[in-house]
Amino acid sequence: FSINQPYRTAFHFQPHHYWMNDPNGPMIYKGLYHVFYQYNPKGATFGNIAWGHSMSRDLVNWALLPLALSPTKSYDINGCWSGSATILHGNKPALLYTGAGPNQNQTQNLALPLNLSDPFLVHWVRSPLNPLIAPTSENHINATSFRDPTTAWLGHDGLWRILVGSQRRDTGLALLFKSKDFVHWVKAKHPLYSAKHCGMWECPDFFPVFINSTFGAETSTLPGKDFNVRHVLKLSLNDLIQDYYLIGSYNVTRDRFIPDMGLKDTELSSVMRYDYGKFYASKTFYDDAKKRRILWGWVKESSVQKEYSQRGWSGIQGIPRSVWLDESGKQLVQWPIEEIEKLRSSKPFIWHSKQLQPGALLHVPRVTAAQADVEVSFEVQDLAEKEEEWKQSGRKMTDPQRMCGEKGGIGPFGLLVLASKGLREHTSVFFRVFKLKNDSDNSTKFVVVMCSDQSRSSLDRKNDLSSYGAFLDLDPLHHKLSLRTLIDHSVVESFGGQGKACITARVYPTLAINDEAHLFVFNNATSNLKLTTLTAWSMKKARVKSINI
Ligand code: DQQ
Repeated sequence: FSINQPYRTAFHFQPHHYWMNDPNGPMIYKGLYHVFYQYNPKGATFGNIAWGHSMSRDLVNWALLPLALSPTKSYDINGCWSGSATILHGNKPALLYTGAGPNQNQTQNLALPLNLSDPFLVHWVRSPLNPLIAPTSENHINATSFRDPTTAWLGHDGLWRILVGSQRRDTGLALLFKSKDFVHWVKAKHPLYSAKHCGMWECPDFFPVFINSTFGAETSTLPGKDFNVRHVLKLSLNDLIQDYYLIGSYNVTRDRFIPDMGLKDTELSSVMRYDYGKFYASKTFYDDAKKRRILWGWVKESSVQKEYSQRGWSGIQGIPRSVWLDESGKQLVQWPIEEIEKLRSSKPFIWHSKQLQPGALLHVPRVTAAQADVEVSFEVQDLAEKEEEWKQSGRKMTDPQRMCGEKGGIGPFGLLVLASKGLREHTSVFFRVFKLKNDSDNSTKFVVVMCSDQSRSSLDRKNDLSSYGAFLDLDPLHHKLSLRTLIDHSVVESFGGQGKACITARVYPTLAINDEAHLFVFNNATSNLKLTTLTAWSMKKARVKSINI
């Protein structure tokens, strides 16, 4: 690129050029990590969708390989759309993907490595039996809403199972298919799960999680006597471009997923999300080298098409995250993979035990603030005693995004990132703590919201400057409020409460770029606040190299 490119990321994965969307088929094979992605090899807008392919030893530095799949067959002529990898018996990887054919009619297709002894898995060959699953008049599948096969898992009967996202009228469907040989697939009588009024379900993901363990479970781990597992079903809601997940039980004999709290019985706003900012079409895989489950998600641009086409690229991937079930069993926890810490500078900037006065704004020196990893934690215990100051009554406390802008409570306090010197531009990532009083029994409880406010992130008002908010399920009387934020030029990826709530935002500062970006800690509460610790690392750049084969 000859023109200045202040928005390219240093350690979030992106190809050198053009358009990228969903992560596809992440896996580990012979000790090497692979990730594929929806990619337009001809330009920075959506179209000509092929499978880009990258490989890594550490999920941080990447080698860009030739395209794994390109739209050349009649059944995928309008795009090789999203799909997943499964490691078949005998350590043989297989890719299932959606072919967008004429009139965007969708089918499920198989591709296998040409040469299993090539650890790079450069060449992929389609099955001559493709398309393997197609909508017909008998199976009642909606031909233009039938896509994104999951990684397959094995049932007790030895049959492979996959889900494919679909929609019938306004019901979202996770269609279930079974196969003995991975080639001939039979649709099960019932979907694994379905729900009304939520549109098309894209990119379903279905996986087990261990109870009381941060280890990941292999995808075919079934609930039973030996294994303490629950199951997670993730759905990408096409109407909202947001990923939602449900935790529940997998009934293996009936092949049904029974969520503890389903889409059927609740408002969508109380269903859990991996990320309350920009994060879509995500997918997990089991990393058997480190016994963990890793989540990938697409973080799309927040700028207008004209701008990203001029820049010549669009779309990044979030930092891969380890995911596990929280101790409460009610939500997942996510944390950036440990390997990313290799990019941290050897000497971080550290503060311990600092009092932040009301209105405090402290500049964090000696870090490259446009490319940094920051961990900070606060104590609000003392403030809780001053309850009069922040009593809340009669307000509706159901929408965290709205609560981010509400007065009252303690806060806001947190970080100002990608801030220009005079603060004309900044993104603020912060907490607010509210006290809720239950009038019937006079009991009180504390509600913490985590927010990422992009409204002043850029003087360029054409960008999407929406703010995001999430509840953080933590008792602030007994726990510190911690925040980790990965700042990478045009992305701010934040993890609250050690990964209990995550918010990713895209921002395009015009002043706060490269060396002109600054980092601050602030306290806009009306009382003193204790900063327990702050550690800020400058981050090195990850290597992304093309390999010509
Ligand atoms: N992206 C793919 C589809 C999927 C959508 C096309 C989700 O397979 O449903 O690029 O972002």
